[in-house]
Amino acid sequence: MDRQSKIYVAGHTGLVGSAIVRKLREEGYTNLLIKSHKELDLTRQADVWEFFGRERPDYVFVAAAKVGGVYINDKLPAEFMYTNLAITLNVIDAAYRFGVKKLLYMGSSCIYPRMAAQPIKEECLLTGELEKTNEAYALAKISGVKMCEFYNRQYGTDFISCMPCNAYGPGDNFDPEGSHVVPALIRKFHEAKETQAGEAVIWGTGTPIREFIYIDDIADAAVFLMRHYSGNGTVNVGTGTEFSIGELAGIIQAVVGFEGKIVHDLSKPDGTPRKLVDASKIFRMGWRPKVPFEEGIRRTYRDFLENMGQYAGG
Ligand code: GFB
Repeated sequence: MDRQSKIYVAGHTGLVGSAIVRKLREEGYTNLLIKSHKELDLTRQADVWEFFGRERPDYVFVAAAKVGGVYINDKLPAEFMYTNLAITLNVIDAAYRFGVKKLLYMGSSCIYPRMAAQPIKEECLLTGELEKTNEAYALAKISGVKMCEFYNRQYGTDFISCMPCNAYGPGDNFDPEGSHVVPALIRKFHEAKETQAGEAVIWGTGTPIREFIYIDDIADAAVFLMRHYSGNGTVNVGTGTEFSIGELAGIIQAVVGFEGKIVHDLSKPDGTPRKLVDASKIFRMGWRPKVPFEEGIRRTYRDFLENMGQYAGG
């Protein structure tokens, strides 16, 4: 990938896609192709073919996806399956048909079995049952990983995939029902502080364990892999640091300055008990995450405060 390459970032308005665009621009890549959802619906095969045929990108980052937290994944499995599978099928196949030199497919650590041995190695894929709350999303993402492998095998393409742990950062979705835990707790604690509510509700038992990565670190890893990695095995992207949801709540409380009580809503799902990826494969290639967790949380809270009107719906 050189500075003149034509690079298509699918999903450039999303958390991961926007960070990839930022990273590429910082690094001097100027020939970037981006299309809003309105201009190009990636679930429509004919439109995707027309776009790839006309633009003929050299490199493609597939960061387009329908994503959400544990509750919305569980509530809308048909939508999560259909949208993510359609995007996956259309973009990967078009990349092959229209001669893309290299493609990176963005997955998620929820593709691994629910009870995978920790830290989770890439080889664990498809060795056990999936977590039920995100089975639909995981199946679509597993299909993407496998499509990359199968297209490489049958057609000799250079398609790779990576599996980041839970992402967070500025520009995240702060919607109370659909968001992931980090933006959800930032918003809940901030609102409880502002209204002097005295308590804030978090979902589940607080015992599940998660590993979080700042969005610019995922973008950095994606660009790094596009430059330095080719191969069939997927690549985990993580930090090696994990927290229980209870510990996470304590960290976010301190950053936001909410001193009230935490109440648990046990009608909401816990999801996977633990999800720590083994990132030694990418570490061995020389890549490391850069943003310490509390710093990332502070940046995300600052972004929430600056753009609160928009996130809170006005
Ligand atoms: O972030 P989250 O939705 O993602 O939830 P998952 C992580 C944990 O935080 C769960 C708890 O145990 C939740 O019960 N939690 C506590 C909360 N309070 C809240 C809250 O207010 N909102 C949310 N959302 N959680 C999703 C998957 O799983 O994350 C996807 O469903 C995807 O497929 C993604 O992989 C990264 O890690 O549980």
